[in-house]
Amino acid sequence: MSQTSKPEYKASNIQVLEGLEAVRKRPSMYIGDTSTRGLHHLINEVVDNSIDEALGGYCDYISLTINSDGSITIMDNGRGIPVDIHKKFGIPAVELVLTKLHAGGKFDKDSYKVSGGLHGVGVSCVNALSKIFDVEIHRDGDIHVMSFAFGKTTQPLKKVGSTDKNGTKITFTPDETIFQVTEFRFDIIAERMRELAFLNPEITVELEDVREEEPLKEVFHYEGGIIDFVKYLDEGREPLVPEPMYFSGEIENVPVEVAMQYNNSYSENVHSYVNNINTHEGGTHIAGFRRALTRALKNYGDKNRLIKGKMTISGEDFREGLTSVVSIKVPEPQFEGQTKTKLGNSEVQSAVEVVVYEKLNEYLELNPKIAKTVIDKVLKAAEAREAARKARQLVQRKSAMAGMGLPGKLADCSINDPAHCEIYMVEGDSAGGSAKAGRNRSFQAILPLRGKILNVEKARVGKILENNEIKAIITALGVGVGFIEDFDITNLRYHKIIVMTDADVDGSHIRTLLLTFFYRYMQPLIEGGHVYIATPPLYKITQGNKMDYAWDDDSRDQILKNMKKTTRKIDVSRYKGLGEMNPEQLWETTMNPETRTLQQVTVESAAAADKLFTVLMGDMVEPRRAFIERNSKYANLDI
Ligand code: 0RA
Repeated sequence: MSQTSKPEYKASNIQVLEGLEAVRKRPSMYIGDTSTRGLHHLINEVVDNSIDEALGGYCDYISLTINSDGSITIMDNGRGIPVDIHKKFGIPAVELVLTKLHAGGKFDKDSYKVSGGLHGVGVSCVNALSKIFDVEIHRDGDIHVMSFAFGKTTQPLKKVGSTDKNGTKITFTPDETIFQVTEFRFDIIAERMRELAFLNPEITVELEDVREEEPLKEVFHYEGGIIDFVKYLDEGREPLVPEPMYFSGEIENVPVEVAMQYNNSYSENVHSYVNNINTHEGGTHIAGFRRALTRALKNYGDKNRLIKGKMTISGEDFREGLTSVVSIKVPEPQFEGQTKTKLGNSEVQSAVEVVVYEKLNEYLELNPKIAKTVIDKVLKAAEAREAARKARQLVQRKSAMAGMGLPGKLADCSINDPAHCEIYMVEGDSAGGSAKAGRNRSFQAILPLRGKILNVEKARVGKILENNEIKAIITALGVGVGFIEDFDITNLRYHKIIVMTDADVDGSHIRTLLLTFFYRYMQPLIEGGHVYIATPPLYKITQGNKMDYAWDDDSRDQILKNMKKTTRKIDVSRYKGLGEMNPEQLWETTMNPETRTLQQVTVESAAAADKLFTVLMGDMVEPRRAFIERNSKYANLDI
């Protein structure tokens, strides 16, 4: 064994002496790519060194300025890159750090370093790929400067003055012969800086963009750390618990920090970090976190008789609607996986598990009311999962159900091509009658639904599938129910599913219930753009033999104003329900593809889906837009 360690030592020596030509020859090998992503990676490479200083307790301030000449300046108040002559190589340490590949940022064994973590290239790569690179170091009372071009020294290290500060200031201009894009983007930099500020509450990061006449500036500093991070992530969601839970502890040199918040959505939203690096692919820390969560909540629920009967609860039920940030520090992290963002260190699992299990137990004991709220949520999730299982069985029995034929109430259309077929789900039998009489029977089917359909969010599992209206919907559509894997959209019998309810409170309630059902049990229908909302008019305005419809008060008034110009006898009647419309009127206003207005129910993105649905139920247009905008921006984090 000791014999193999010798050649390894030699090999690493050679590596240290490797020049920067290799980086210029194959930049993508070192920074991933030479697009926008790679360009911004240069900034991260420098900032990571500043963060390392912060982790060591030497730095609490970082500033970035995007300059008008296309360069960027990154400054910190860390120790400053060492300037003394390196014993082994006979050149100033700063020169070694900036001109030799894999000189590995630090010479001391900093325990939780970020730099060299993900791509592991070091700040010398930034130098190699810059046409100008200037460094200014404040250290031990002196100011030192040094300059480079394309990784080669143009100004040897020199002392230019004295200082009572310490820190490093680096200004570089990316080489446009290397990068396809050399324009720095404020939003991309801001996302990473915000994230770093959440993860390191002791630091303040200032970001300024002076390229425009009106400079942009943002300061990132979050006293609350990852608690603030969770609040930020859940801004658009309704929390179940007033404040995020926060747990921290350290086990065998692994500091663990977790902040988490239950909200009323159905998705799990975990953000995990190891030494400030986002571990997209999870790993042992996430495994430990999940185990602790399941064990602590299960124990508490059992002990306090909150979990009754023979209900089976699976791990995912404990995480439904949970937003969490897990941030740990590991002395020698091993990154695995496709994108090297999965933590492999096995010892980390138990470290995280022990900390979270103990602290969560403590929290639950101290907060019984919150504990009950959480357990109730978990039980609801378990019921929904059980419903999906039952739905699977139902799908398996589908042939049997199909044998039963289509629901009696369904007035089917005559053509067979689903792409051209529509189904109207109509509130009430009388409106159903009008719709049947008014429709174009070749391509429009009508399914009248009696009264309110079951609220699938509140109903118990068995009830949902026993419900006659739900059964009718399932059989009429032909697709089965459940989550994606059980759902066969190719069997969909109508490519347009149109929910047609009265334009009143009851109508909107029924519409909400139907959409809740589609969202939870037939989500691909919404994703596929098959679900629509019909918009019947609110008013009928008659004047002699002229008739007009109004969909809201404003247009009613407008119509009245126009009519008054010509004659005096006008009748305005408000439709109390669809049933009041005769078949011709219903066709003309709400069903005729030439004249009707349909609102398509859309799911903009998987990540936004749960929030979108809440917003959709609330009929709010503005928050919806804002939410989607902010979320698509947040997705930029990975660029
Ligand atoms: C090598 C060794 C030490 C610090 C740094 C490099 C360093 C690099 C950068 C890049 C930007 N800011 C930075 N700050 C520090 C350790 C210094 C010591 O032991 O005193």
